[in-house]
Amino acid sequence: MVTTTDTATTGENDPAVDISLPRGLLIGGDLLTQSSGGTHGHIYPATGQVNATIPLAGATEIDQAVTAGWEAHREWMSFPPARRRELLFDVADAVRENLSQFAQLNTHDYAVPVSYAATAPLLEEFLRHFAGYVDKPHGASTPVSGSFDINLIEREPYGVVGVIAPWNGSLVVAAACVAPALAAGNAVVLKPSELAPFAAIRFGELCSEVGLPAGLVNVVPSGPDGGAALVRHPGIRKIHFTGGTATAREVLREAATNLTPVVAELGGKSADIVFDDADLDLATAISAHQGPLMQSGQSCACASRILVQSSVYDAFVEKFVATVGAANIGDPFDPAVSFGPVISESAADRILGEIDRAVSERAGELILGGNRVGSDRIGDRLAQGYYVEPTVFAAVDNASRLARTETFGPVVSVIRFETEADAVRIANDTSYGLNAFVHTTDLGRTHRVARQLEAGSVWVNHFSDISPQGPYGGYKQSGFGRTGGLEGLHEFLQVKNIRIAMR
Ligand code: TXE
Repeated sequence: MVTTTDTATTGENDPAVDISLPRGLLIGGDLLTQSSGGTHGHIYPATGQVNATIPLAGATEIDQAVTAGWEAHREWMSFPPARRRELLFDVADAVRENLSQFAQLNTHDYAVPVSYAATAPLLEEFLRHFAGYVDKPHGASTPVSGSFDINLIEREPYGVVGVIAPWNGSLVVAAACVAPALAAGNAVVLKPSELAPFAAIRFGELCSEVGLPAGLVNVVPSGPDGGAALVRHPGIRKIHFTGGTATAREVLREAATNLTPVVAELGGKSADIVFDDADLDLATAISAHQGPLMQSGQSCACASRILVQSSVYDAFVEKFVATVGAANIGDPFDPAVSFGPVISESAADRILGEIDRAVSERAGELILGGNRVGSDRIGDRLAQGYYVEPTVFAAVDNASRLARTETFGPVVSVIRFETEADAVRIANDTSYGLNAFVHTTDLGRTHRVARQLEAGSVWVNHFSDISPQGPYGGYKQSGFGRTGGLEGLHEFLQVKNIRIAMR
């Protein structure tokens, strides 16, 4: 296996220059540094500087990866279940031995503060969880009326599946999708975004180093063209797509080529409901983290609409603004920093444009932030970085564009409500349905509200802490299908009924 890595050049005296950044296309166990898809100058969002030039997969490399996948799938399925299970545990062990490196690669990928970049433990957890399924029953048998026939219901792998990841969580997608896909018996072609290739490539390298069949996990960084080639490839039997709703429409059109089934994990505009009986300190801490601060609001699970009951509205807003305003903004490699830049110049421009539009449309009252972060706050070295202040609008109208479109940045809307029924109505008045957050100490209210919310995941007095035990996915335009749980495993298995006549 050829591994091509160079020392990062993330800017003068950057504390992270001592780490090598994996780049290339991992296909059939080899890391290719030449490709037909061109190259991409990967920019480190905190400095606006190119930290690596990466080759991108084109249709040629996608085809090579799918071919390698089918060979590897046949080899993988020839292994006894116990060996497949043990190899997945070995991958989990290797991930655990590289947690710090993965955190740093996440930060190199999309400048998430290194103190928040620990998604590799989740990857390890999902690998161990789904490895446990490998040698457990995947099927059943049932009687058929009027005969002694043997009627088997089997669940079989698809063969080779395509997994498309967004830039803001390639290891989370590897956890939620690659782990169950492998446990189900499939080979995987993982396409990370060109904006965040490094951690995904490293994961693919680990899979090879541990001894998984070459080509069982292929990692092919590319942009929309490579993604489209993957979706359209006739050798890909299922697609798991994680990304924006608009892109999902493109993916579904591409998948129509071969009627390839798709799971879509999309965006959200999640309501975060603070009732008058909530623990306000806890509600403030969770809402600040889950809203504008975590990944600078660049999360599908962002609590971007914060609904607060009238009687505690002023007290909550005061606490919330103080907490968000105190965020430590700076160098993502500084462990004390909790808030970093957004992903790109274009994202910063888009977000600031949405802020300006919300102000001009009087969507609400801008009470915190609203600007790019100046060098007076982050220093000259980061002055070219894509930093947008954590931004809070109060008294927002839920009918406004600000409250109805996914901003995907550090911008949240605080919305006042009177009754429990009002809260449920406002929370559900959105085209999305990914997450909802409820802050209350009333058990009856917890159950009443949770069951009325149109969202795939409802978190009560908790932030969005996904786990392999809990199926995660959207209602409405937040997508369909699930990751995690038995539902997440079954997304990578297809059902066959075998009936054997007994004469
Ligand atoms: O998504 P994009 P991004 C969502 C989040 C936001 C978006 C941001 O809500 O809307 O993702 O991530 C590839 N055919 N989630 O900007 O642009 C592209 O190269 C095939 C939800 O990355 O949609 C990238 O690899 N592929 C999620 C991937 O699609 C195409 C959690 C996503 O790109 C393509 C995290 C095409 N035509 C973010 N065009 C959740 N629900 O869990 C682009 N791509």
